[in-house]
Amino acid sequence: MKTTIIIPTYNEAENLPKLLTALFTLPLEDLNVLVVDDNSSDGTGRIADEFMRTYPNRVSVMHRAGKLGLGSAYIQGFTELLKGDTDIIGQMDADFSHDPRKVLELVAALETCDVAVGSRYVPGGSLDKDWPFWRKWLSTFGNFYARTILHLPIRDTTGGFRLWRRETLAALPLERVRSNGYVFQVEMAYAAHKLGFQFKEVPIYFAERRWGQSKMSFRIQMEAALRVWALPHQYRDLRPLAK
Ligand SMILES: Nc1nc2c(ncn2[C@@H]2O[C@H](COP(=O)(O)OP(=O)(O)OP(=O)(O)O)[C@@H](O)[C@H]2O)c(=O)[nH]1
Ligand SMILES: [Mg+2]
Repeated sequence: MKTTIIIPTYNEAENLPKLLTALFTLPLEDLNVLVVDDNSSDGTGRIADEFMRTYPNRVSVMHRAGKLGLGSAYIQGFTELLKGDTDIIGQMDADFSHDPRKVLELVAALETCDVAVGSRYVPGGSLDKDWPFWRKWLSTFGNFYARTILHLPIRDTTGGFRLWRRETLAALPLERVRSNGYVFQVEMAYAAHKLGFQFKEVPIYFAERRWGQSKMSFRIQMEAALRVWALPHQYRDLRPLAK
């Protein structure tokens, strides 16, 4: 099985080398990464290129002109990987909020589902204990909001630590995905759910970023609150695929 994890980066120069090193020491056969960098001003793109020279078969890099958003970074990454031969396509933040070792459990979970989701809101999962109250509340409420309005079968709808079977992603209408901030994760889950794909949640501890600047903004939160209401109409034609 070939696994490729997409890591979108915007100013993650301190995190990226540590993360790639951690991923490549995992006892997992044929693990690869695709870094999608949005012309980070701190040199993240150059660091990714250096890793690509060191590990030419395992690291690839996509350079984009500027900060075009998380959602579009993943869509471009998915589209590129679907042209290749990878069996499992992953998504993961660069800032160590997602523990690289959990990739092993997600790969194992994917044996019995179509999408394996790292989840903060199932028993055993948790949020950074040092997160300010408002941020915990916002995340908990945001998840409840999206899950309830859209009748999603997962507890963690906004998390960005997921592994997809290649066939699952190939069946999704990626060209129709419009969300760009973290509501992108909700949109992907919703489209997959409407097509009848099965999810499995693996409990994770979500750690606050240790290095670098937070990119969470009011604009991204507003996009999320409004987009959720648009999704049922946008995907009204999707039906479970016959298996
Ligand atoms: N390519 C690309 N990557 C992005 C963009 N925005 C965020 N990212 C990356 O997406 C991942 C998640 O973004 P974060 O900034 O960690 O979002 P967050 O976890 O909600 O908030 P903080 O950790 O507080 O910043 C990180 O690896 C970021 O570097 C973007 O516009 N383009
Ligand atoms: Mg983060």
